[in-house]
Amino acid sequence: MLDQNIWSWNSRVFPGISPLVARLNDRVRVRVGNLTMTNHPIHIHGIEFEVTGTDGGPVPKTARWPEVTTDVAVGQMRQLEFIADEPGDWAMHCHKSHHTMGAMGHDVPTMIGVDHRGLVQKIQKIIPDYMLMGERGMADMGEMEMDLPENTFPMMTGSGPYGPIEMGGMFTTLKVRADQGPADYSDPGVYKQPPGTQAREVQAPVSEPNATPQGAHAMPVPAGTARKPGHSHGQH
Ligand SMILES: [Cu+2]
Repeated sequence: MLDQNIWSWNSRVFPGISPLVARLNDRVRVRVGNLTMTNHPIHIHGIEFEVTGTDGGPVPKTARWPEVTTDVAVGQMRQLEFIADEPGDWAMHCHKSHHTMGAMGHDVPTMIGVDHRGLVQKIQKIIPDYMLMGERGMADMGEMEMDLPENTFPMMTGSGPYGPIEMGGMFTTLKVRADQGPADYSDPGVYKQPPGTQAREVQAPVSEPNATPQGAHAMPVPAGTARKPGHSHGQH
C-alpha cells in the first residue's frame, strides 16, 4: 500500500487548491475531518489557534489551549479557531512530510549533500538518458517534473514568488490581508511585504583574524563534534 501513499484535502492537492483567505482580525473557524486510515497532524504557520470543538461537541472555554499543530486521528474531527491577526501568506499543511509530497519513488538512495559534479557526463556515455537529482534537496525533484504513471499526480510542483516551494499534497496557504473586503474569500494573490520587513541577503564584511567572533558562524567547529543546546558558546 505504500506505493499508493498519496494524500489530499477534499481531493485537492497543492498547488491545485484554493487558499484559506481571511480579513485581518477576522475570527476564523476551520473544521478538519479525517476520513482516512492514518492520523494527520494539522499545522498552521503565523498564527496560534485553539481546538474549540471535537466530535463530542464544543470544548468549554476553560479547557482550550493554544496550539500550532493538532493531530486529527483516524475518523476524528477537530474544530480550530483563531484570530487572523498576522498579515501574510502562511503555510498550512499536514505535518507528516510525505503527506505534503505526493507520489514518491521508493528504493532510491538519497543524494542530498553528495557532490556529483562530473559524474553525470561519465554515466551518460553509457546511459544517455541518465539523470542525477536531489543534491540540494527536494526542489530538484519538483523542478524536474518527470514523466509519471497515469494514475498518480506530480510530486511537489508548488512554486512561490522565490521559486519552488517543495510542497504538494496536503498543503495550502492561509492568506491574511488588511485590505480584503468583508466576506470576500477570493484569492488576493501573493502577499507584498511592507518595505523594510522582508528578509534579504547581506554581504557581511570579512572579519579580521583576531577580531571578536560575532556569532556561531565566526567560530570554527572541528569536524565530528556536536554543540549541545544550553552550552555557552560565544557572545550569545
Ligand atoms: Cu497527513
